[in-house]
Amino acid sequence: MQQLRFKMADVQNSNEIKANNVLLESKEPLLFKNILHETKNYSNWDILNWNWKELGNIFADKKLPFRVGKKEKTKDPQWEVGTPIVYKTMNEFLNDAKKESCNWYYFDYKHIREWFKDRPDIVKSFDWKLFDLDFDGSDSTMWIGSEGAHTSCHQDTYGCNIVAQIHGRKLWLLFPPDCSSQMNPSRTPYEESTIYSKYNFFTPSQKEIDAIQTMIGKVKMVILEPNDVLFIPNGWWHYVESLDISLSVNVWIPQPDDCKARLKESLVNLIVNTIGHDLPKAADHPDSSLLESIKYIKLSLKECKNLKGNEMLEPPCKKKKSNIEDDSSFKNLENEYVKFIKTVPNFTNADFEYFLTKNSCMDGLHDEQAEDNLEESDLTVVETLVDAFSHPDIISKVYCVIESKLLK
Ligand SMILES: O=C(O)CCC(=O)C(=O)O
Ligand SMILES: [Fe+2]
Repeated sequence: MQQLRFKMADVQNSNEIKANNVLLESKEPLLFKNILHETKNYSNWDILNWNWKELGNIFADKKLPFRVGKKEKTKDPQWEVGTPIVYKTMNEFLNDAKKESCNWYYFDYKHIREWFKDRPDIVKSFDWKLFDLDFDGSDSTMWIGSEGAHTSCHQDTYGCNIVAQIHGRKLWLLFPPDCSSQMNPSRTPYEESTIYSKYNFFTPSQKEIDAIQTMIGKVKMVILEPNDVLFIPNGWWHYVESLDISLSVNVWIPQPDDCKARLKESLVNLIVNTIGHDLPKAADHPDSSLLESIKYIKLSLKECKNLKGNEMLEPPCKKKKSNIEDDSSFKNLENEYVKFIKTVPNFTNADFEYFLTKNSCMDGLHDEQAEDNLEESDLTVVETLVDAFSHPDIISKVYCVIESKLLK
């Protein structure tokens, strides 16, 4: 793992923040307000200098795959696997996105290195040096969406995440890792390293609104504006929605104990491959055999053993020491560098009101119709089985048993 020393030397009168690894140590999301704007000369990201017109020229007549979703009310979340793809040039997208439309479009989760293969200079320009992170565009992904484009609420199992908002605004709802059981977690559709919430945050039903309301004291909400940067620690659930035509860039930062998450993921893979192979899964997940699942488990075990050999693993299943008490250092940072660093505020009643009314005028399925459509198919039973066996609490328990027997 790279040593993170978050330097503000070039930003704040050459006063370096004396806080090694401050970013990666935070258990709270951190907002760096307007930081890209202040540091344009420092970070020199080419993309900061391009307006939409220039982006249209840069992508030229390249046809880009946009997921198409509906702005109307739907019963289920609009999963990635369920949304069709249309191919548009950037200019076609911009024209369509500006029109009044019942669809949203999302060129999402796109590896910058693949879309700028012929422009290594552009790939290099995405440097995260301001945060003393040794990454560039070859490690980063890009997200371009119209108003309403969104990513269903989920938890990424590996690493932590840093995201830069370049154009437009994006709403982030954030739930701490200890909310997992209340999020109605699911592994269908199956995607390695993504645990989805079954709640539809885009157009929630009254039942879903009630469920979200029970977590209100723990939820955080932030609307990222151009030049803002958000740090999301490992395990935080997030729902993300474009409020305008927007562009953001992010990088996932690996963590030393990702091997634990990988072992847990290999257990989920075993469950999906044995009882859930008929369930929907992401396009890049071919069916694999039981033998392959066991091979994956063995590999992850080996990785955990190596890490333990390096004495980086904590004692078996001992809860990670919460550094809430260390939060004073973040509070200090927040106070000292008030211009940039903010902990993300808790969701207020006014935010909740805004969140609930934002998309409530959308037509489509009504709650009662949604209820009527619920019938118990064989697939529903299998899905429930997979979700039960792969529930984060169950997987953690199985992980602990395995750890005590095989990782001593
Ligand atoms: O921006 C989005 O739509 C989702 C981003 C996300 O899930 C992530 O960066 O982990
Ligand atoms: Fe994510």
